[in-house]
Amino acid sequence: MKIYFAGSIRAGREDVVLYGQLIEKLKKYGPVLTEHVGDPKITIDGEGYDTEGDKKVWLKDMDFMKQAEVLVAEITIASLGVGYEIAKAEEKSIPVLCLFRPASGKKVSGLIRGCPKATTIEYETIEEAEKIIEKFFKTI
Ligand code: 6IA
Repeated sequence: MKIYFAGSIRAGREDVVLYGQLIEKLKKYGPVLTEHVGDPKITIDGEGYDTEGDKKVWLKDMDFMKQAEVLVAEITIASLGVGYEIAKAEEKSIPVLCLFRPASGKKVSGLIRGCPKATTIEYETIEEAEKIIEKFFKTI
């Protein structure tokens, strides 16, 4: 199963190490099309901030989205791009798992947590996330 992993880029890279760990766990279930999301070399403004570059990002990501068979998102850092990707996956009717850490003190958007085609699950440790991912892939 081709997996689309979504995590914050311009909304902040504080969780990038965790994204990398989640991507490693996900690779057990299939190729992760968006491994770059977990790459610490990709920073908020590392490759500049220009409209032409962003058009290429959109084209590439939408091509990955066409290929994707499942979407897993880490949503603790609220990101416009991740919300957009969740909506695209919902439109495609592929399974969507959203992982959220309540200890962050944040709250998930009602539009995401209430979305009938997306499953939002709370966790704190990578070990917990691993179990949630295992269970999720058994159900799809
Ligand atoms: O709104 P955000 O930037 O936080 O959105 C993050 C989400 O959008 C991720 O799940 C990615 O799949 C996608 N995305 C956003 N920016 C990029 C990007 N480079 N490359 C690939 N996917 C992206 C942006 C350039 C970088 C130097 C800031």
